[in-house]
Amino acid sequence: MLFEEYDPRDDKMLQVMDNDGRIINPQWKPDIPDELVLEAYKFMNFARTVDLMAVSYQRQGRMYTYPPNLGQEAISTAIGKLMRPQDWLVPAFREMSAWLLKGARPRDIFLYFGGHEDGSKFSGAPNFLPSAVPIASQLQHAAGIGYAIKYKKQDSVVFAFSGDGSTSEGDFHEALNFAAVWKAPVIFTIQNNQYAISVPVKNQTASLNLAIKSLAYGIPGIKVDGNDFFAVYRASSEAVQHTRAGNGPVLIEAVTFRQGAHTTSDDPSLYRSQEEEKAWSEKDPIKRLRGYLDSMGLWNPGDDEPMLEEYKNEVEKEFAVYENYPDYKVEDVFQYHYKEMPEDLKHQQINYEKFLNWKEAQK
Ligand SMILES: Cc1ncc(C[n+]2csc(CCOP(=O)(O)OP(=O)(O)O)c2C)c(N)n1
Ligand SMILES: [Mg+2]
Repeated sequence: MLFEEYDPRDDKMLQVMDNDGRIINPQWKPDIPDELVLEAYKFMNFARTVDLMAVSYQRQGRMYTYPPNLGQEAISTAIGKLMRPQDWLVPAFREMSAWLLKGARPRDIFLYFGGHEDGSKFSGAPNFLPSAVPIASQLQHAAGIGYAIKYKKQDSVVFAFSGDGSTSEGDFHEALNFAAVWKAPVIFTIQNNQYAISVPVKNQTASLNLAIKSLAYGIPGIKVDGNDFFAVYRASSEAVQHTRAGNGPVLIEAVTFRQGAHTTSDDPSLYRSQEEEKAWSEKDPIKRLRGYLDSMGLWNPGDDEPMLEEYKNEVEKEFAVYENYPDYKVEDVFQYHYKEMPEDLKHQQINYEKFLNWKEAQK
């Protein structure tokens, strides 16, 4: 049994391939067809293209603050591939591959980070909560949805994401405790990307690792190499089996590294070294999966360039949809908080409209 063999108390980390994509732990390699591995490789490249271009658009002043995913693609790609339409995705804000695999389009991502509410609509993608910026708040929603699924005897699993920093929030504890007590079908994945903005994970917790927190809630936990597609896929599949059998939640700590900045407003050179960045670039998840494909003769090296070119064109088209999208109505910002708008909010709306008129007059 995977969860027994990788007991978090031993601080072992599930790894299936090494940094060059060589299979070092065949026993735990998931039994999936080559076709799926190829799809995952291509998809990780697509997600990375969207991500890199989003950073670039933000730098050009064409989109607002954006949290880069660079280096974390294996986690949400593996989990996204496991998600069925009836399953729920409860995101934080740095698991874009899962968003896309759930049915979001790049335009939704651009709209969201361009400040447009329609970016959270995800038309055509069911059971999908919007991005949650208040750290760990989404985990409460995940626990509640899991409880409802169990109560209604539905066949769904909730996939909830959060970061290493989220584990210090009260919401994290409450959500895991509640879900565990009620055996709610929730898979909590912590993307341990080593930092919560500038706070390194060693200052986040005195625990041996993050997976060990599962012990306090009486649920299985596992630490996996989050840059190893196979390891994340295997651990998540076992977690799905466990939870679908009615045994309640699982906590997965996926160890990774945020190669980019926390957001486009951050400068990581102020709190981490180039050596650290270099060491992690050796473990890049796309490079590793590519190493595996090469060794199996499954990928033609010449195919990367045309593939990336095609993805770039696709993303450009999606960005054009976002840039030509109709503006939202100013009332939308104010209207939906209360049944009847209180006086102070009415004043805010009037003042804001005055400000917008003034801005327009400056042009
Ligand atoms: C409740 C709350 N406190 C503080 C913040 C400010 N904040 C935004 S992101 C972040 C760090 C989150 O770190 P982590 O959970 O590791 O996720 P990561 O950003 O690394 O993906 C903080 C403190 C917030 N958004 N919400
Ligand atoms: Mg983090």
